[in-house]
Amino acid sequence: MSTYTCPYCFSQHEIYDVEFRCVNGSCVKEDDMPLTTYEGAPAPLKRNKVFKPQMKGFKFIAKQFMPVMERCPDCKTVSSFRLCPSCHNVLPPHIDDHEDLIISIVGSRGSGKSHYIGVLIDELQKHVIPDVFGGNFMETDKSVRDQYMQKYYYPLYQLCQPLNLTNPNEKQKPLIYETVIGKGKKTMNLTFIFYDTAGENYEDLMTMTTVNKYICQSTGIIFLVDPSQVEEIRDNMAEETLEEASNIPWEEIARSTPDAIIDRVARLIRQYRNVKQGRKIDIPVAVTFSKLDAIAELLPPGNTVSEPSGSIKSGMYDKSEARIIDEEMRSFLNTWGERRITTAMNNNFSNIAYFGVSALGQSPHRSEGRTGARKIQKPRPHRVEDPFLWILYKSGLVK
Ligand SMILES: Nc1nc2c(ncn2[C@@H]2O[C@H](COP(=O)(O)OP(=O)(O)O)[C@@H](O)[C@H]2O)c(=O)[nH]1
Ligand SMILES: [Mg+2]
Ligand SMILES: [Zn+2]
Ligand SMILES: [Zn+2]
Repeated sequence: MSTYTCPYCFSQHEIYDVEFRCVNGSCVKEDDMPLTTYEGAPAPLKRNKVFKPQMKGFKFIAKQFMPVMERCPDCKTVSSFRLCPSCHNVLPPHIDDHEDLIISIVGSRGSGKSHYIGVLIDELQKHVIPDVFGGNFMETDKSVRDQYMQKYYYPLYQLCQPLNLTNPNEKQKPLIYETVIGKGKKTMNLTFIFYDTAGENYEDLMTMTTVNKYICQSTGIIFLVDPSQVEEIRDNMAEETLEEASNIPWEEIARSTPDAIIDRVARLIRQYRNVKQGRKIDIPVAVTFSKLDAIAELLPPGNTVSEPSGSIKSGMYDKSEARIIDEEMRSFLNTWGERRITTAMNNNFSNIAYFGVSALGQSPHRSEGRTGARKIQKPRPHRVEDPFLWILYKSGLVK
């Protein structure tokens, strides 16, 4: 019998085990305790009534499908809002028939995760999915759209302000999108789930186990590394650039270096998936240097990673370009004498590629001297889609 995993609370359920929420605004409201617990709300949240579907007909047949709709026992309105029975969040509409692709964005505090996600989603929606795949990229429901607009789009693209560091205690809901790519009989429906977490959650294995279960189920991991958090690169960066690119004190960086986080993430996945030491984890990991703009001067002239993406230009995924960039980045690291990241990666993972991206294409600057608010110009993203496309390619979803 098939099962599904709730992308919000990670509980696993049999495929038929869902609940529905009444959609009639004037129907009874009730205290929704599962949702209250999930949100960590101080007082019970009042929401429309939740009910279980009636299992009509032969039980063993009914148990093989997820019910599509159900009538509210009170007001008789038909609802197709399917909820997870454990946390009462709305399940992605195609959870029972699309393939779920979890893309985990991992990295220390300040590595650029939130900016990256904010910009990547806009790029996927406006350029990458339409131009490379001729498809569209849609939020699964309005709450995802509201969350994206409020937390990412509005500050970055309209107020032109860098985002605040993510609060480790705030519930980070996943951003879930659906896409249909291809034509005629060859269409493919995919559900993408992105999680943005606070970097503090990677500091010890305990919080990681509870907060970051999703990493273990990922289709691919984008491991973001802020170049200014890598000692060998940092030593070559100008004081001024360093100050603009990173707002994390060096002592904190030194406590949680990229290689230490790679080790912790690998240990977590080994435990969960029962992969013995000595064997490698096969989840594709894109080791992605963020804030490439801040190290533009350190890169030798004529490199491909500094050029605009070939995939978007040609409307097709260019796997040879990914290979060139992988070699370039490995050779930069080698020239700078960086060994710890590459060693930690090689010891743990079998499917690795290196990338360089910039979400903002610029460093935030202070409006008045050193004390003013940090401002940006509208993001000028550079190659943010590369790691994403590579993960799709590695999963056999892109030819
Ligand atoms: N120069 C530059 N700085 C960036 C870029 N993206 C993020 N930053 C800086 O890095 C800081 C931390 O980014 P954030 O996304 O909050 O990191 P998170 O803790 O991993 O979510 C931000 O305040 C920005 O100042 C970029 O593309 N270029
Ligand atoms: Mg963040
Ligand atoms: Zn749930
Ligand atoms: Zn009702």
